[in-house]
Amino acid sequence: MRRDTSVRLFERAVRVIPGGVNSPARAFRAVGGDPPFIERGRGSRIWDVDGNEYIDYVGSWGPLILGHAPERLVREAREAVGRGSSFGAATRMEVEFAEALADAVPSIEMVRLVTSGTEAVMSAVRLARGFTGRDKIIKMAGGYHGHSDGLLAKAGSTAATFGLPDSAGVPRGYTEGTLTVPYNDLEAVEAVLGQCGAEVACVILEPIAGNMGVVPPREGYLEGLRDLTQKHGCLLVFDEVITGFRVGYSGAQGLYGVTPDLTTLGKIIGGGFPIGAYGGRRDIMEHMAPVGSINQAGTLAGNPVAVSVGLEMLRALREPGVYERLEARAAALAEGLASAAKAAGVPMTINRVGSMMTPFFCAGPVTDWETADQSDRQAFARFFRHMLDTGVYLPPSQMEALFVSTAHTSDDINRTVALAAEALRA
Ligand code: KE4
Repeated sequence: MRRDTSVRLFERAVRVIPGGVNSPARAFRAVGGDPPFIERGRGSRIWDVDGNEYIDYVGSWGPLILGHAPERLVREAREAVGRGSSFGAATRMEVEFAEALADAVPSIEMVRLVTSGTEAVMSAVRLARGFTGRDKIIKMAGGYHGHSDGLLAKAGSTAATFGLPDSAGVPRGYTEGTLTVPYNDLEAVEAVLGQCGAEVACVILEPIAGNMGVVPPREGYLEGLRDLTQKHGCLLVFDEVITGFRVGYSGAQGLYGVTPDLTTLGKIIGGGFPIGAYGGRRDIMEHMAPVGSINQAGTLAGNPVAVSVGLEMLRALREPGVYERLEARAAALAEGLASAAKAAGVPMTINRVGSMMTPFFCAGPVTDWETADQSDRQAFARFFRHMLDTGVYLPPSQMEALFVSTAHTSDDINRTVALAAEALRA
């Protein structure tokens, strides 16, 4: 594939945007080469500025569960922006959207809208600390919750003592209270809570990990966290920015039947427009200003265009058969990739929940960051580049999730599997 225009744009981009991208995830550092510049998308396809066409499994990192530019969302966005892009004032749509989220998500009695998943998590953690009067939080190794300072942390010398910054520019004091434990390890959480449970405001996790690649919770893990947090008087926070409305209309908490105290959302609920949300028990949420004393604000929070599109997205996802169709397509893709890897003698473990999945280049099983980290990143990079050059756009990192949308056809899946078989034999 020729990408001369992308190359020229990238040369300009790196002079005025760090790394030429507005988010490091787009930089292709993990897979080599420079990113194609995308011009447009429609359905399951995207086209770059050189006219190359790709079957897209990134879907803007999750929001586009209906594919690119679905007519019903485009129409909604056009009509909404024609009524005014933003008012900085209360609107009817925000009430309807809050009611729809409360109806859909078991843990949500009240909800606040913000403009990104990062903001949603940052606000939820501040709320957990303000509500409990406690400062420490527990997160999972390999869990990603956006780029607010306190969440950019890694384990200190021992998990229970203190967190260390996982990014330059984050003062040590901002992450000392962030304790990191392995995902899917109840004993590790029990040990930390046993040592300092009275200081822990919340345990926050992706109920299905998506940022170490896809890693489902072990049997009983989420239930165990629910019991442990209840016992120690700390809150359970599910970061469902990826899984919310992805693995079912009531998210991972509905799928597994475990109700957290707070939930964060993003991505799908905005249909590709900037949005985030955090919600949960009324007695917790009412600590937010102006009712309570915990602050969160935002010029574009609850933006009427994003909310109008979000409402239409939820209407689309309530239609019968949507999740069954996603399941069928995603299962066919996973089975096809697995048999192609087997035929090529390439070690591969595919972790999948619904329409989110990751093909790990290792024998597996992959159950946490440590086992995910053993994947052959070079093998993934070679696979990624072959697929990109033959017209399939995968997430440019072994440690990310790929997404199937309702726009992906069985022909898309069959073509992807055929190209994967070719790539794995290369
Ligand atoms: P945003 O601020 O990117 O809207 O959301 C942050 C966030 C919070 N929680 C979870 C579980 C997330 O996955 C994310 C963001 N996901 C990454 C990729 N997995 C977005 C890609 C990017 O940062 O460019």
